[in-house]
Amino acid sequence: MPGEHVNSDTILPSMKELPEPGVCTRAVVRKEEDEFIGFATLPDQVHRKAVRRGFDFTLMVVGETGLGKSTLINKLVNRTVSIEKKQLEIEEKGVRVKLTIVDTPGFNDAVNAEDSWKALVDYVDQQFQQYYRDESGLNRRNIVDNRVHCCLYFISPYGHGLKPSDIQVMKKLHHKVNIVPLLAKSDILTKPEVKKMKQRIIEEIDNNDIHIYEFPDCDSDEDDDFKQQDRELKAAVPFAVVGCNTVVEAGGKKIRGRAYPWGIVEVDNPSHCDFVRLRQMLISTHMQDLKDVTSDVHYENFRASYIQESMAGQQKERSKLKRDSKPNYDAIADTDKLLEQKDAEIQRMQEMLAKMQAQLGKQQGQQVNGKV
Ligand SMILES: Nc1nc2c(ncn2[C@@H]2O[C@H](COP(=O)(O)OP(=O)(O)OP(=O)(O)O)[C@@H](O)[C@H]2O)c(=O)[nH]1
Ligand SMILES: [Mg+2]
Repeated sequence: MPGEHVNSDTILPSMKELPEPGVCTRAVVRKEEDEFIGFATLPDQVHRKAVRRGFDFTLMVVGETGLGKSTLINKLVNRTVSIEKKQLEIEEKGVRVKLTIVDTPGFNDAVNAEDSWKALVDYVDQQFQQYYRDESGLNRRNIVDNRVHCCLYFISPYGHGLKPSDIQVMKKLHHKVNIVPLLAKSDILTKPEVKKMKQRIIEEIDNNDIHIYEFPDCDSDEDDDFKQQDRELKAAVPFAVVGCNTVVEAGGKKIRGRAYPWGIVEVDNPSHCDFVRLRQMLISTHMQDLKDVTSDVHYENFRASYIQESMAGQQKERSKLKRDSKPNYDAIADTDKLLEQKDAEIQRMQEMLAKMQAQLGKQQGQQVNGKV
């Protein structure tokens, strides 16, 4: 439901990790003070403008039923039956982000994978179409960007890697949206099992030629900590996640996690699962890149084929028009024949009329002669 408040602690506990204003601006060539022209403030200007406009970001969760999609995005219902949209606005240090989370009903390997991918593909396409219409309309300044920027794809921890339905659904989506694969409910697996499962999933993704979101390389002039963090992030894919809506107490501290007889699996503990890495990636480090790839690659693909399809449609209409409007010789021949028949009939009637008149004239002449 638009505008509904979602507990941002789950997917977005804080926007603290967002870079400080101006952090991303690096001076590459330093000019002397007396040579100062003024364009050095350009990044700040761009930054201010972007901040004023705010950011639209749409996240979609997809996967088999019961893998914890709704739980991860903090939705307290048992089953999702239709595609549902939740929106929340977050503001931190004057930076506004309008986050839309699209929760989708899970599918089942045997039953409804096909129906599901159709509904998902339709949803993504509809957002592209809407954007295309808005972009071609008069009020292009205030377009709301509802395009899906990232699809969190949940993979079951119970199987041995990808299921046929996963391959099918991912292949239908991968050219339309940035897929970030997740290993769902990773608390049911041991550490070595998680490692094995991750390797297997990545191998299967490669073997099946599935294109997931590719993390950009980090700049060579970044500091070592950042480079290390980037390496860890890439190595963590598919992110092993644990979802829960409960807060448990441990040692006097309130912790978001799942309590088991042997201990607590902490959602926000990076040594227990990759949830924090995922959140950091989505919110603080890769949000803009996900938006850029959506806009420059996926939307451009859509736009090109959409224009081509509409042109092909128009061409078809025109050739249909040509076929329809060319002279129909058979029909003309039929009409000519009909006209000839009518003429002959009129001719016959006129002859009959003349005969009758002649006969009438004759009779009248005889009567006149008789009287006389
Ligand atoms: N062990 C474990 N259970 C989880 C986890 N996340 C969710 N669950 C449980 O799994 C069940 C299903 O969770 P949902 O969030 O409704 O799953 P879903 O993917 O939204 O399901 P559909 O809407 O049917 O597609 C619930 O009982 C959750 O409490 C997790 O990380 N680990
Ligand atoms: Mg659900």
